[in-house]
Amino acid sequence: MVAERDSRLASLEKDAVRAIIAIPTYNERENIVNLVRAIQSAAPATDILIIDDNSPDGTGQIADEMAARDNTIHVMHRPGKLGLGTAYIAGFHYAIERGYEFVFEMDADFSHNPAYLPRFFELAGDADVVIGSRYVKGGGTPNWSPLRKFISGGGNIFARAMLGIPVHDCTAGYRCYRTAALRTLNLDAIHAQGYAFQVEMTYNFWKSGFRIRELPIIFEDRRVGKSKMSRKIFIEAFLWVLRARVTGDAEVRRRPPASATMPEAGVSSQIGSAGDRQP
Ligand SMILES: Nc1nc2c(ncn2[C@@H]2O[C@H](COP(=O)(O)OP(=O)(O)O)[C@@H](O)[C@H]2O)c(=O)[nH]1
Ligand SMILES: [Mg+2]
Repeated sequence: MVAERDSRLASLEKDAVRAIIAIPTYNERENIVNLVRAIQSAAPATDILIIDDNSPDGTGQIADEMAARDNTIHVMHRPGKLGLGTAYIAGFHYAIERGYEFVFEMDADFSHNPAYLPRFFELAGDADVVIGSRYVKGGGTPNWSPLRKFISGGGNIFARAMLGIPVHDCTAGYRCYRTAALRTLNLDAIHAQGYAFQVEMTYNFWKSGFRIRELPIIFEDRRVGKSKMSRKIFIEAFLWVLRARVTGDAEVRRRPPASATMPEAGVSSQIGSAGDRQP
């Protein structure tokens, strides 16, 4: 199993697939060093971008110390807690501007187990986004209370039913995006945070005809540090879906023509026309 993974990773390195993992952090000093280590052992060829919102616990400084010793680790500092959605958008821009082929979203708290990274790469070969899904066969949230399962699982059923998205886990935050697909979207027009951000990105990918694949993952609860998710974030997601359904406001955020550039060679063929193809 390990040898098999090593050879897969070696072939990735050979093919020079450039990937970066965007990790937003807010008060994750107890997690970040171990997480970076775990990522590097699971996916040694992959770069890491920590997006820290001036964490009062000094996470940003720890990240800087790691980056000073290792040029595959990068740090982006923002002045204060600006939310998960804008952190990911900043990470996407970073990856696009620097020519990475794939950019991952990953939480810093080990809920998103780095051991899945090689599987993400396998699926990413013929996908525009791979979603680490709790709601497909083989995935799950074994430590959650029935209430939490109901809220998250029910929220996903609600979003699917309201918007017609054929994705089982559209609020999931462990993902691998193909940057060639991301760059066709007007990322700066996406203002949702939290779970709504994940739903909006999923919706945009689906409506754009991009290939979406779900990888079953077991989502583990954080062991150290505190969750930053609040009731407000749940309500935001619920209202986003409701408003999108009622007003049809969930438009596809394509790049405006004025600043649009031609998609890279070999990518255009993968992109279907907006709205008419279900992955
Ligand atoms: N940069 C940044 N990171 C954040 C912010 N809010 C949450 N995070 C990080 O986003 C990830 C997910 O947050 P978490 O609190 O674990 O959410 P939960 O898993 O839904 O409870 C963690 O790595 C947090 O440190 C924010 O406003 N800015
Ligand atoms: Mg968490």
